[in-house]
Amino acid sequence: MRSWFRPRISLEGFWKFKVDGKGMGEKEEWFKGFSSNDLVYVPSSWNEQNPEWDQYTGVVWYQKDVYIDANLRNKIAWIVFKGAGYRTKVWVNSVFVGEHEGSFTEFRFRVDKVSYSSFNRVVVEIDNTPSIDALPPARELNVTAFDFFHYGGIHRPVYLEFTDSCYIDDMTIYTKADGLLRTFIDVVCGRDVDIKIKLMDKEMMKVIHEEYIRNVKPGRYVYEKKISDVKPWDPEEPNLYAFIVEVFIDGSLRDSVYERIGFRDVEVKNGKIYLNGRPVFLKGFGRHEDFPVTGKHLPGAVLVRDFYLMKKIGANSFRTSHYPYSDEHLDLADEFGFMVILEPPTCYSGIGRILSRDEIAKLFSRDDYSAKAKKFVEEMVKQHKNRPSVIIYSVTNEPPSDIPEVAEFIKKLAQFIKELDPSRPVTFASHRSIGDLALGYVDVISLNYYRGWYSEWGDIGRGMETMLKELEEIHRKFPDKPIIISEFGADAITGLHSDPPQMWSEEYQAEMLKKYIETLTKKNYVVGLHIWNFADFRTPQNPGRTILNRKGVFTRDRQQKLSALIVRDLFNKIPTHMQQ
Ligand code: GCB
Repeated sequence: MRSWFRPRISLEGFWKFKVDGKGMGEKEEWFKGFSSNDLVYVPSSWNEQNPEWDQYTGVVWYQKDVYIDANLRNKIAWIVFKGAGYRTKVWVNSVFVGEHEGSFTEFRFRVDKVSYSSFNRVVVEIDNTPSIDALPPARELNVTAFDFFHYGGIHRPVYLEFTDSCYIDDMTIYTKADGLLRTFIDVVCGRDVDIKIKLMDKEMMKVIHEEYIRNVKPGRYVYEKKISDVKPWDPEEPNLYAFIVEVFIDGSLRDSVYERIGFRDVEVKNGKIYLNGRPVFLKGFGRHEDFPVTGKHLPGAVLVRDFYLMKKIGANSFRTSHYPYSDEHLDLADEFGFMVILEPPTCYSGIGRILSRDEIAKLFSRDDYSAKAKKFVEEMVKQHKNRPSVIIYSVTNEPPSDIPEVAEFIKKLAQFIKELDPSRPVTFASHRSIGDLALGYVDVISLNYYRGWYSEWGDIGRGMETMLKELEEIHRKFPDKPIIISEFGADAITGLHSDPPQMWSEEYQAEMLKKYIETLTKKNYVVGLHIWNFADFRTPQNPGRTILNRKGVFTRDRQQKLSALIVRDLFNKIPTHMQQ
C-alpha cells in the first residue's frame, strides 16, 4: 500500500554502525545507544562498504537519532523496514518494538514511546549468521544452499510513518480485463467510518469512478464494481490506474492510501498461459538484486538502466530469483509492462552439499519448517498481490524434489499460496527434470537446464539432445501443462574470446544461448525462456566461481557481452502474443 497522505520521516542516510563479533550487544544494552566511530549507509548491505566487513556474517548494530515534530503528537507512529536481515530486532528510545525474520519483505512495528519536539533513538540489531533453518539455508558464508552472496544489513528503505488511530491496514484488489474490480479493504478504527473509493488515471489527475460509502464498520469491507471503459494492462500497453481509499470521520479526512493497479486476466489452460484471453510467450531472465558496493540494494538509477536494457534486448518478463524484489524493482515491472514470476527465498539449489538426503527429508517434514516457509510466502503475497505485473507465483527454486518429503512440502506450499491468492497460477523452478516428484502439483512446469555447461562439458549439441529427450518425456507425462525453461545459460568472462567457442568464452555463451533459444521456440509446449542471468552477480567463494557468477548477458556494471547482441536479435523476433 502506498500513501501520499501519511506523514513520513525517511531514515535513509548514514547510521552509526558496530560489529558485534562476540554477540555481547544485548547483554551490554547497546539498544540504549552504543559508542562507535563506524558509519554505514542505509539502504545498502554493509559488506562492501568496508573491506573489513566484507566477509563478516553475524551480529551488527545500527543506530540513528531522528527528530519528531510536535505536530505528529496525536498520531500512531510506525517504523517501516522495506527489507533488512536476516534477523532484525528494533528498539526505539531503548524500548523493544519488534523483531522480524527474513531479508526480502516489508515489516512494520508500532512505536509507542515517542518523544515529540526532540530526538528519538532508533537502534537496530541485525544477525545474518548462516543457518540451516534460515530461508534460504546455509552452513557458512561460503557453504550455502544458494548461489548468491550472503549479504547482510538494512538493504532497502526504512522510514517512520504516522497514521491516525483510524486507518486502512491493508487492501487486496482483484481485477479483470473487462473492468471488474473486487476489493477487500481492512479498516481499523474504534467506530464506524465513511470511506471514499476512487479510481483515477495513473497520474491521479482524472477521476474515472468515485463513490462515498457511509457507516462502514471496522474490519473487512468488500467493495465490488464493474468499471466501464478501462484499458487492460498488457505487456505491450501497460495501462495503470490508481485505486484510492480515503477514510473520513465526521467529514474529516483521516487516512488515504492507494495502489497502482492494472486490469488483466491470467489463466492457464490448453497448455498455454493466457493473458487477457491471448496466449503469451515469456522471454526474459532470471535476475538478482546485486550491485557493486551497495550489495543487495539496487539503486533506482541502476534499475532504470536494467529495464531499458531488458526492453532493448526484447525481454518481456523475469523471475524474482530467488527472493521477492524491492517495491521499486516491481514498480518498474508494472510500469514497463514486464510479466513477473514472483518467488520467495525458498532456494535450495545446493542443499545437497550441506545436508544428507535423510536430513533433507527430516527438515522438509518438520511442521515448524513448513510454517516458516508459509509465513515467508504470506508476507510476499501481502506485499505484491496487487501488482498487475505479477502473473505467476513460484513457490521454490531447485528443491531436492526427487525426495518424497520435499515433493509433499511443495504440494502444501502450492495449495497454501492458492488459498491466499486464487487469482494467479503457481509454479516452481525444478532442476530434477524427469526425476522430479512434484511437477504434477503446479499449474506451470518450470525447468532449469544447464546441459552443455554443468554436464556434457564443451558439447552444446550433445547437451541439448539429452535435454530435449527429457523435455519430450515430461511433456508426454503432463501434456496440458505449459513448460517454461526457467534457467539456461553459461558463464562468460567478458573479454575472453575463443575460436572455436570454448567454455567461459563470450562465444561459447552466445552459441549456447542461441542454440537453446532457436530450438526451444520450436516446441509448442514451451511457453517461456528465461536466460540465467541478466547480469553477472556476486557469489560465495568456491572453485566454480570467479568471485562472480558470470552467466550474465551483461556484466555486473551492466555492459553488454557478445551474447547480448545475439539474444537481442533472437528475442526481438519472438512475439509476446503467441498464435492461438
Ligand atoms: C541454478 C540456480 C541459480 C544458480 C545457477 C548457476 O540452477 O537456480 O541460483 O546461480 O544455477 O549458475 O549455477
